[in-house]
Amino acid sequence: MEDYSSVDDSLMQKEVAEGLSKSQKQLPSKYFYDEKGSDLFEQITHLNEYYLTRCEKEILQNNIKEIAERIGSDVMLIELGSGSSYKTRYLLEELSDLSTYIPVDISEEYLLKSVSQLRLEYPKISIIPVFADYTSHFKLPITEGSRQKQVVFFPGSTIGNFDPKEALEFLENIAAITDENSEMLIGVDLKKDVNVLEAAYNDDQGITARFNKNILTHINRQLEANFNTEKFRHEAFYNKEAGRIEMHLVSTEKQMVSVGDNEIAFEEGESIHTENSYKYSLEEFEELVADWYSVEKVWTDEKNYFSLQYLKKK
Ligand code: AVJ
Repeated sequence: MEDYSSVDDSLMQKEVAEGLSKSQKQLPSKYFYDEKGSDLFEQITHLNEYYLTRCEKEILQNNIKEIAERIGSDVMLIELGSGSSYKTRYLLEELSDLSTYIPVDISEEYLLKSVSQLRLEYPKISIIPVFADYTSHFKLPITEGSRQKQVVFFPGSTIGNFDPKEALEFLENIAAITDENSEMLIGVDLKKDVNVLEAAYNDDQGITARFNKNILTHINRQLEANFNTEKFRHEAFYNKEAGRIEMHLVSTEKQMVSVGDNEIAFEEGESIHTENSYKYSLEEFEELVADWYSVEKVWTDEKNYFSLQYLKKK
């Protein structure tokens, strides 16, 4: 995952102050991912309860020939977010004729490190890192093979972190910066039994709780704040009306916290909303993307927990 430790402090300052001044306090979930947070997320992906990564891996493995066929050869693969994971390698391994691979990430340091490693492993692929926030209007490099078909790879159900309005803006943006006939391979977590959903965000070992609280530690370090993580408890539940898992940090007592020059008051039981993770039915997702993309193919795992979807720009 991304390492946001090199993130712009003034932007973080602004976003954190804004979020904590709302009546329902909130923090942008991108701030989970400092070095420690990226490590904790990696641990989450190995948890029994966290089915998402395992299911996506299963889908990729079971359908890799068909997926590689759809992607085709002489393509430009654009990956949004982490570009060094197991999934990336698995795909690069199968796409024997891949011409260009463009990992897009917000952390320059992380990106350069993974790119130099990938270049050693895949000398035939032209690898061009793009240092950008993919939720903003970033530019894709113009390459020699500008007629190559562009395929965007967006795994992990990261799209679930966006609320529907943000998801639409994201899709519109990606559609706008890619070519006419571009395609997308995207991981989307599906609606299912509430107990399965809630267990995935309330693991027995408390790793998700540590991941959630780490956002406060990150803010303490980066913005000279004094959150005491022991005075907040992890909470994660499925909000059925909104169709999303919500993560919160609940203040266990009435307290004051300073964040830079701001003093923030917490009531006992008051929460900071730290993350949304939206879950879709296949119909809902098709409808969500419909202005920009058509769904060409959907692959799911054995249990129908997770989907990998192949979209084509309209
Ligand atoms: C990486 C955003 C897909 O929402 O499931 C894992 C992050 N949060 N456990 C998710 C996460 C709590 C994850 N995403």
